[in-house]
Amino acid sequence: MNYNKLLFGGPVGAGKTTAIQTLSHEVPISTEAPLDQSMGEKTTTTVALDYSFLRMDGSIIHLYGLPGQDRLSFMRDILVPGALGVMLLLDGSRETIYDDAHAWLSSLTTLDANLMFAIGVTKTDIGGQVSLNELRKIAAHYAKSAPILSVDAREEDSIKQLLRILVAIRGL
Ligand SMILES: Nc1nc2c(ncn2[C@@H]2O[C@H](COP(=O)(O)OP(=O)(O)O)[C@@H](O)[C@H]2O)c(=O)[nH]1
Ligand SMILES: [Mg+2]
Repeated sequence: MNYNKLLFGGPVGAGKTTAIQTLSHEVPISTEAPLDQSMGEKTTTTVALDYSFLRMDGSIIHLYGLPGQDRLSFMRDILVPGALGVMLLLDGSRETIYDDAHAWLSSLTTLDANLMFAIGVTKTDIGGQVSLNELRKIAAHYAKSAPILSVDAREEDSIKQLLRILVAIRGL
């Protein structure tokens, strides 16, 4: 049986840990530590990885959340090989969203040029004017196909839709 490993990437606060909790069938393993400076309601950050799994279409999909901080980027080297693809979550309420997109796509495609992406823009409900078209242009620069949706990491249907798109393109 294939080992279906799916990664969640994106900056601190984009919703990676939340998305994995939302999708999980079991209580996820997480490695949270206090943030030096709290970001609104968010007071902790992932320092090694998140892990959980879900069953979809008779297969198990293992979910791994990458830490958002640059100083922990070595976890990407460890987790990218053999991954099905990456759910790249970008915080739509941050003005740095386009820089975040460049940074993450560049870093991950340097590790695996053929990596598949599904991009979820979170927090569009709390402000920010995100141009999905601009993001599409950035994504096209790095990846052959990277569908982009506006999602809410707290909502199972929303995050599952993004997951299904990636699985439909990539297969299990
Ligand atoms: N308003 C709003 N909050 C969201 C959305 N998605 C995630 N969140 C919240 O944003 C925070 C994200 O934190 P976390 O999942 O730890 O982010 P991580 O650093 O990427 O792992 C949590 O408090 C979520 O409840 C969204 O679409 N809208
Ligand atoms: Mg996290």
